[in-house]
Amino acid sequence: MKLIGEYLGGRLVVEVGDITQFSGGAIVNAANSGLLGGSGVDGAIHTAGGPAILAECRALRAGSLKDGLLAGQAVATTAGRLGADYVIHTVGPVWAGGGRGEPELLASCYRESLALADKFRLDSIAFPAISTGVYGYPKALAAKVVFKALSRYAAVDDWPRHIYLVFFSEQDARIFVAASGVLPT
Ligand code: AR6
Repeated sequence: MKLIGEYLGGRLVVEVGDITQFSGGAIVNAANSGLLGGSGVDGAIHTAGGPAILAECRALRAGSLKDGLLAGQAVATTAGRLGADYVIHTVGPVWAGGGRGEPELLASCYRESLALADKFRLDSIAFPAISTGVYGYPKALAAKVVFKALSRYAAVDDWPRHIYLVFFSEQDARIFVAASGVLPT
């Protein structure tokens, strides 16, 4: 992982790298409603974490999540072979121009994932840039929504202690820093 910067008094860390290499409390997966895998970061997490993650997702689909997970929601499973205690799966909104509740749904993904990490008293959580790949959310617009949601959360909740944003490319990390309005601490 390459460090880009630390923000919000050191609580928010922006890095570049492959999120499957993260060690800590939880890795967030940009999943789809079906929870049974996909491309992008979803595929990378299932490949690196092994079949135990998919097995737990299937069990969820057979039980409490028969209709799948809605956009904006989050659910935790084992992290299999990954160096995290949990994978938190969340479903980002598909970008449809911004007038279909996309910002609120994207913010909800981050809030719900953080709330699970809080519930498990995890020290750290790592997020990919949810919805900004296959789901087409413009990266600069996502940056503003995400930073606002994280700042608000961090102001009222002390767990998880460390929130990592892991971008797949340095260019994406720079877009986040420039567009979000985040200031170095
Ligand atoms: N580590 C960190 N970031 C990554 C990695 C990685 N290993 N791989 C990709 N990214 P996407 P979405 C970045 O498409 O837009 C799947 O099929 C990538 O550069 O993974 O929420 C799911 O099953 C991008 O910035 O997620 C869903 O069907 C970001 O992760 C759908 O895609 C998110 O890109 C979800 O689409």
